[in-house]
Amino acid sequence: MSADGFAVPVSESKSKPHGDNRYDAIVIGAGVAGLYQLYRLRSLGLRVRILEAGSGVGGTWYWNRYPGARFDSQAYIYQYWFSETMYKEWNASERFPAQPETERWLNYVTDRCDLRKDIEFGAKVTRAAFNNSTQRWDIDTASGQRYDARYFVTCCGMLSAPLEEAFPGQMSFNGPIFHTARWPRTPVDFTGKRVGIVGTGATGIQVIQTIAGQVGQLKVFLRTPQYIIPMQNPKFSDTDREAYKALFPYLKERLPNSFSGFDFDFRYGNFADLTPERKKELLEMFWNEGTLVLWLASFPDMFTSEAVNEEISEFVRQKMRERLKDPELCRKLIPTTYGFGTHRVPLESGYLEAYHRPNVEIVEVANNPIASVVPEGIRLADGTVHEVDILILATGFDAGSGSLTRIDIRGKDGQSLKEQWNQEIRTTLGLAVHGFPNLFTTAAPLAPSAALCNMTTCLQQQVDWISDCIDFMEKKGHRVIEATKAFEDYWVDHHDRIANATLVTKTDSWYMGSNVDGKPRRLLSYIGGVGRYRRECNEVAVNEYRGFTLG
Ligand code: NA7
Repeated sequence: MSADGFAVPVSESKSKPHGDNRYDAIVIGAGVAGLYQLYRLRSLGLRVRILEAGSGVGGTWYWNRYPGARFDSQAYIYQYWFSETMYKEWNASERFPAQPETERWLNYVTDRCDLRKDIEFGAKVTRAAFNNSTQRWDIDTASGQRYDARYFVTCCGMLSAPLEEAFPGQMSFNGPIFHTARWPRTPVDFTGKRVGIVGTGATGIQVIQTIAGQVGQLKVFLRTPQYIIPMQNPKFSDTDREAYKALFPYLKERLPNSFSGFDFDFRYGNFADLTPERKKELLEMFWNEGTLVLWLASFPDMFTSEAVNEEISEFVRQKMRERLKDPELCRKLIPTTYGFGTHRVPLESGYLEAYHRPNVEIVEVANNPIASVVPEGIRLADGTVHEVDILILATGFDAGSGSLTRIDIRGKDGQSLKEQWNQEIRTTLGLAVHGFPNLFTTAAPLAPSAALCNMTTCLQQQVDWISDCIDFMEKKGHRVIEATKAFEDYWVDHHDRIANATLVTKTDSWYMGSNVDGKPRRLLSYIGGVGRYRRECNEVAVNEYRGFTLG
């Protein structure tokens, strides 16, 4: 018998014979959230099916197989907490493993829990409609299959609707165009090639630092430079692994109560209250740690005070100057128009040094934007054409809402989620939407899982909340649950009040939806903290789903 009381953590599958598409619950997506959701709902004795568009499990870690893809959460944090056995069986190779290892880990979890038999691969959901008379969901896939379920749980991921059609004329390009989130399984040979890349977010940075030494020539079409933090990524020895495995009970308890789902928290008070010596000492300490701690858990007033934010931004700029050396590179690559941490701060390894290579060139496109793709390459607004053989789009995602608005989701009386969210993006706790009974959402807007969180921490908390709610309904004989308008109004208002007190809402980025033309502006991620969000969710549950109507 293992430490947590079972040798193999298998929940019972109630798979139905082929062709019978009536389920208790349909889950979209076989990523971090979907796999755990299947496991939990099966444990409740429900008949569950995951519909997954891809041909394998992993979600983000299935789709994002671009060169250099790796996460910015430590391997021993980016974990499941429902099985100590599995936590201890898996051996991370380094602090921040790359995509192939993470994809292997999610396959290991899938097989260890015997989840695969309840996953339909190649099943892209195109439409889902709540049936007023049966009070169940009809769910359609692109291949024409129809499923019927009482509960409809979306585990589509926060960043899974890629902005692939970035420029007019893409179809005319002579070479291949790769969006980073649709990277082919077979390696791309860059040898001797002229490669263009658009995008210098967390993804573009990983690609650039990885392929700069492989390509013939690299043109980086740069619109907005990024603050960075250098990643410290030591390999793990057996002793290191033993040490982190011993932390399982501590981390399981600690992470869901932290500010951002990591094993670090604001511990030094406000920056403004410190002496200059102490400021310097702590900033250096955070910087040298080589994790996201400087951003997500250094000083709370960095998010609210422009003066504090500017001081910390200047600290980071100076660090970047020291590495870039060349004044022209400093001008191009060091941000000045927004503050550190007001959008995603990527970890990097040798990103800035890539620009010292003679084969890497920056093409500034802030004032001379990309007009179109032409057969030879990229044409800018002034008519200049930059010839390339391969074009990489690291142009990001329609985050949070895009994965759901790309499905035709219809709630009560046929109301369209897409039409509503085209006007205003609203949810109840990021877990439900008024007017859409028995729809449960993970990684959706207005929850920390929409960005400001170590994703495994937040997604498990959401899956647990959803599973407990469904368990409650089943035990009490309820058939339908729906968030009230009043409670949703409260949540949206609470979310906005916290968000609007921060500097994050003043910076344009995918966090605000401003990277997608016409998307209504609102901070997608709840910024009140993971622990606080969890308490709000628990309050609702212990009060028998206060704020929801049950029928
Ligand atoms: P991001 O962070 O949204 O970055 C997209 C990048 O693409 C960013 O540098 C954009 O510049 C750039 N972009 C997008 N459209 C254009 C056009 N038309 N012209 C020039 N440049 C453009 O996406 P990522 O995939 O890097 O990261 C998403 C998340 O994945 C990340 O935050 C992590 O959580 C994991 P802009 O900044 O808009 O000027």
